[in-house]
Amino acid sequence: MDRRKFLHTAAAGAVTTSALSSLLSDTAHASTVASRTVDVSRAADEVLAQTYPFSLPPLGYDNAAVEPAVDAATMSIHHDKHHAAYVTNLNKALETQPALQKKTLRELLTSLSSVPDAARNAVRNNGGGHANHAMFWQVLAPGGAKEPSGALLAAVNKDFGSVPACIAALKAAGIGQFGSGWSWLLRDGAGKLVVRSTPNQDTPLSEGARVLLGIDVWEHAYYLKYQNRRPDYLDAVLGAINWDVVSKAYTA
Ligand code: MN3
Repeated sequence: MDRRKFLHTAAAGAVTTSALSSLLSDTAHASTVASRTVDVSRAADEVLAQTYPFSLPPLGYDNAAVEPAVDAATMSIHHDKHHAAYVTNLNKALETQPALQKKTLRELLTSLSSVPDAARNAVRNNGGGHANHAMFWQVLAPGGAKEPSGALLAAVNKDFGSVPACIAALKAAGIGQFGSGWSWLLRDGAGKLVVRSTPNQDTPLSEGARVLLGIDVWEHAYYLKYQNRRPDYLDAVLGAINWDVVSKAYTA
């Protein structure tokens, strides 16, 4: 199957994860793509529980499932190439660090200061990249409510005043992040909902916050479809969020 045919077939939802792995076998990451299915609403926690050697879980849904907000080509490249590269490079960084190999990704990211200098930046960037992308795929899972409900809605109203105000804060944080980074909805140590951005692949986990929702604002997340129009991308993605999945993270 050539790449064009593959992308067409993938868009039709007829490609299995193992077919994906074999098609992409020209790249080093193929062996890190697991063939099992995942409960996408738990993808981020599952990745945080991984230890060396880390692996890339399947996306858990079709590359075209979040269209038109995220086009299938961007989804495919973003998950199968960019996310895969973070996993490959995290494994490389830990190859010569037997003590770190026993730690979960959550342990590594919440105690970066205890990671030896030789590996710290690589763990921060690639471990952060692995965790952050797992969260992004999780909140983009197709279906679910398109607005917060229940306990999360009450918390949003209490801490932001309204749902539109919370959405506006997430958009503003994404636009305001200079260069590459992330816009986050977090539950802080006191239980309060907060929105903020981080640069690069820095994760708020490293500061003790619970991550409920993360939006990738690196150009690789949107450039094919939106070029320089990051605000349009943010509008589209914020409209595609699965708030049932976010609620589950909030009440967990
Ligand atoms: Mn990305």
